[in-house]
Amino acid sequence: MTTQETQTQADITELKFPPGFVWGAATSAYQVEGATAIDGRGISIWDAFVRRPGRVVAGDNADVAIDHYHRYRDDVRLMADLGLSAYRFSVSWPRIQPAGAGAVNQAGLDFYRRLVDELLEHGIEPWLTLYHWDLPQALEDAGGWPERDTAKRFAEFAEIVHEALGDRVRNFSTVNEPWCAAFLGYASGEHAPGRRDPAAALRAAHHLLLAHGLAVQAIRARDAGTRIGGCVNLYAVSPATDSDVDLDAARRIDGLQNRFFLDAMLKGEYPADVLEDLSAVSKPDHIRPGDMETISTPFDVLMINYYSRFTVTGVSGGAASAAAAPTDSGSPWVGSEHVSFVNGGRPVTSMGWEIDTSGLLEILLRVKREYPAIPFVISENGAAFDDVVTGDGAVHDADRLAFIAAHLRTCHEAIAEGVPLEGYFAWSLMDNFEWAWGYGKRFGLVYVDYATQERILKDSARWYAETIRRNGLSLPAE
Ligand code: IFM
Repeated sequence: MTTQETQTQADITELKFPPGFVWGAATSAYQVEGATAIDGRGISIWDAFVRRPGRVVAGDNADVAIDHYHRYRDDVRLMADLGLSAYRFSVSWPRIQPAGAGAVNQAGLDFYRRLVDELLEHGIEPWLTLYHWDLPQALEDAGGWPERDTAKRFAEFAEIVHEALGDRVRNFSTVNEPWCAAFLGYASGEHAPGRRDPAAALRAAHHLLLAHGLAVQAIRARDAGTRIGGCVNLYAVSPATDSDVDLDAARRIDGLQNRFFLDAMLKGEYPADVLEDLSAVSKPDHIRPGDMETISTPFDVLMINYYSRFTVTGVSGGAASAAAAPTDSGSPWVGSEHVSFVNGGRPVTSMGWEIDTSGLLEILLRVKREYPAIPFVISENGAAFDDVVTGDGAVHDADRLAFIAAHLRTCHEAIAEGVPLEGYFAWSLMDNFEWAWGYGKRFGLVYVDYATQERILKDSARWYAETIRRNGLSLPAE
């Protein structure tokens, strides 16, 4: 060893993760699969939504996406090359049940059987998400998530998927980010199905949670050994100032984004102050006796998607304006439309999202402190930046690498503080269809050339592979 190497090693500290820490990456069906019109797949709300003018930037759609449906073998090989211990993917409901109820499309299930087998052959643990926003259009035509029946259909779908794959998939999760599905889908209309009806969004939120609980029960009844996850997207929330209106704005946004879902799933109740905020929008007559017990059926792992912190400010008299909120508000913040989001003075990603690792620590410590004990994983964390392929065919995404390294360092700190964090999934494995933003926002560790479908490992992917190999983070000594 040369002096230079000795010196370099001495200057590096390594933060080791616990043995067995899950190193993963995540995608979702609609964002990566493509192949939307073959092998018997039905239509989802996103297939319909992307065809509505002006809903998706540049009129992009996911008919082809990154063609994971056909390229999954190569993609799994790439995951194995990175050393991933787990791959989080979702199954497409309309691929499996084209009409959202009744007849099962075996060709659709076969795709996931092939994918799962391929993963297992490469030593990669499949983490299967049942719902990542692609509701069968037939169910939306029947009323969608604001209808209670959709939750019952979802539990049947969960049974079908578990029947087909439960022998090989140990980790199931129910609904990805119910906040987005309810409030972006039914209140602001930024996501499919594009409705702007705050009262419908509240019913949707409840039924998405009910769907979660019913699916936990259905899977549990089939097999006590399956590990079941519930997935929420949590944000740290700060008031812009310590004025009463800003403090109240922070309480409201934290209430609807975080506590509404955590309290329901883990404590079996909705927070009283949030119900009060929402009372002007609709009567909660969709909440039936027994629902909260169903929603809070114990599950095994809390899957936390973390991206950013919200800094918020209120407007005096806002509660009154919220009470008078028009049904076509275009805001996802039902009951709190007067709240504004400001920049808290931190750097941002290309989504405009503030980068704040302290928010992740805050969230993890808070959930550990305030809720019944349950293991956690970070089921999504990552960042979009404007990547470019350089002349040498590389993608030097220093910003993303630094983002992930900083968040992993925070995960390490959280574990040292006793947070039961068992794994980390980078969002995303590959660049893909970023919903209403189309292909313009790249979150991948792996760059995808959308014209040729070529996959190129970004610097962050190479670095992540090395981190996985060492089961630890190398940091320059301070
Ligand atoms: O791409 C999405 C994903 O589908 C859900 N969580 C947030 C990601 C980035 O916006």
